[in-house]
Amino acid sequence: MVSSTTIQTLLADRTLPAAMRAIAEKVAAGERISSAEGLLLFEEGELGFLGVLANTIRERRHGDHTYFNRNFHIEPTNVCLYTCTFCSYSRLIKQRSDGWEYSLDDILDIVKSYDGQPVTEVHIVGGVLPQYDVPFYESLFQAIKAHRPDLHIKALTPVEYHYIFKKAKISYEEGMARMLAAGLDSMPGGGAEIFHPEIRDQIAGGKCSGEQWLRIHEIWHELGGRSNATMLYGHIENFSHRMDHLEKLRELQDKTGGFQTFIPLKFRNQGNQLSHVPESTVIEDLRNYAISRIYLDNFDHIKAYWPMIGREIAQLSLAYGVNDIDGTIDDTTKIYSMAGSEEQTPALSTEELVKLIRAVGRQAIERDTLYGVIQDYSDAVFADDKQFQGYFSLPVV
Ligand code: V47
Ligand code: SF4
Repeated sequence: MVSSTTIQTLLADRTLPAAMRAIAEKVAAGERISSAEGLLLFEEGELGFLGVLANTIRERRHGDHTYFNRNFHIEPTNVCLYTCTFCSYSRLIKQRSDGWEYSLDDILDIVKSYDGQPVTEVHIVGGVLPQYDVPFYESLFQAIKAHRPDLHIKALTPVEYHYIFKKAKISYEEGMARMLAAGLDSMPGGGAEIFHPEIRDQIAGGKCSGEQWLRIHEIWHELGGRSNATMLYGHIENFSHRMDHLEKLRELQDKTGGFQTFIPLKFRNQGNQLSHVPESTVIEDLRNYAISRIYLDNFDHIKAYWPMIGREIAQLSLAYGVNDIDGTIDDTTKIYSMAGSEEQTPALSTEELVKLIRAVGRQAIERDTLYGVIQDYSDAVFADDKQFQGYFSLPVV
C-alpha cells in the first residue's frame, strides 16, 4: 500500500469544507457520490484530497495489483474521411502521400509477424475509409481466428461500426451479431471523445453521436461482449461536459455491466487542428484520474495509457486511482507519437514495465483482455534488479 494518509485523517481535519466532508464520508462508507458531487470535485477538489479518496477505493478493490497486458496494435490506415479537429489522422492534416492503407493480407502479415510471441491480444483501430466495410472486417476477423484462434481480437469502435453498418444498410443489432460471429472478442474504448453535442459537434462533427456510441456498446454488451470506455479530455470541454460524459457511462454500466475499464485520454496538441489549445497540466491529469475512480463506482478498472502520458505520469497515476497500465506495446502505435507524446518510441519490454510498476511500490500482474491472471511478477527477479525504491506517501492535504 502506498498511502499513509487515510480518509479518517482527512475527516479529522476540522477545516475540511462540509461538502468535501460529505463526499469523503460517502467514499469511506463505500457509497456512491452524486453527479453534483462529482462536478464539485472537478471544480474544487484539491489534488491531495482526491488522491486519498481515489487511492482508498483503488486499494480496497485491487490492493497493490497493477495490471498490464501483452498486446500489439494494428492501424489499418492513417487516413480518415472524418475531420476530427483533435486528430492527426484527418485528411485535412495528413496528406495521402504519407499515408498507408493496408490490405487484408498486409494486416494478416502483421499478425503473423507475432507468431511464437507471447502476446494475447491484437488491438485493431485506425481511420475510417469506404473500402473497410462489413465484408472486409468479417473476412479479417475470420482470417485472424483461422490463423491464431487464441489471439483475442479487440477491434474497432462505434465510429467504424456506425459507418459500416449504415453503408451496408443493416441495423446495429445485426451488424454487431455479424462481427461476433466473425470472431470479434471485445471492443476498445475509442471514439467516445466527449459525448455532449455542444463539444462533440465542434471536435468530431459527422461521426457517430454520443448516443450512438453508447447504443452500440449497449448492444454489444447484450450479446455478452465486453468493452472499454474512454474520454478525451483537456481540450475545449469544461468540467460539466466531463461530468455529463462520466454520468452517461455510469448509467449504461448500471444497465449492462459490460464495461471493463475506463481510460481517460489526455488531449495532445501537436499535428492537429487544435494545436493552439494548451495541454492539461500534470495536476489536472491526476485529478481527472482520481475523480474518474471516485465517481465510476461500477467500473472495475481505471487504465492509464502510458504511451500518451509518459512513463512518469503513468507511475504517479497509480497513486490516484489507476490500477492498469496499457501494455507492452510495440512501435506500430502511431496515433500519439504523431499528436505530440513525448514517448516517440512507445515500446517497453515486459521487464521494463514490471520495473516501472514496482518502482512505485505496486505489484505487477500480467493479465489477459478479460482480466484473467496470466502471471504475477511480485517475486520475479531480473538480472540487473536495482534496490526496491518504492513506498512513497501521498501528499497530506
Ligand atoms: O478515439 C486521437 C484518441 C483514441 C488524439 O480500449 C487522441 O484498451 C489524445 O481509444 N490526443 C483511440 N488522444 C485510442 C483508444 C485506446 C487507446 C488505448 C487503449 C484502449 C483500450 C483504447 O485516441 C481516439 C481518440 O479519442 N485521440 N487523437 C490526440 N491528439
Ligand atoms: Fe478519423 Fe478517428 Fe481521427 Fe476522427 S479520431 S479523424 S474518426 S481516425
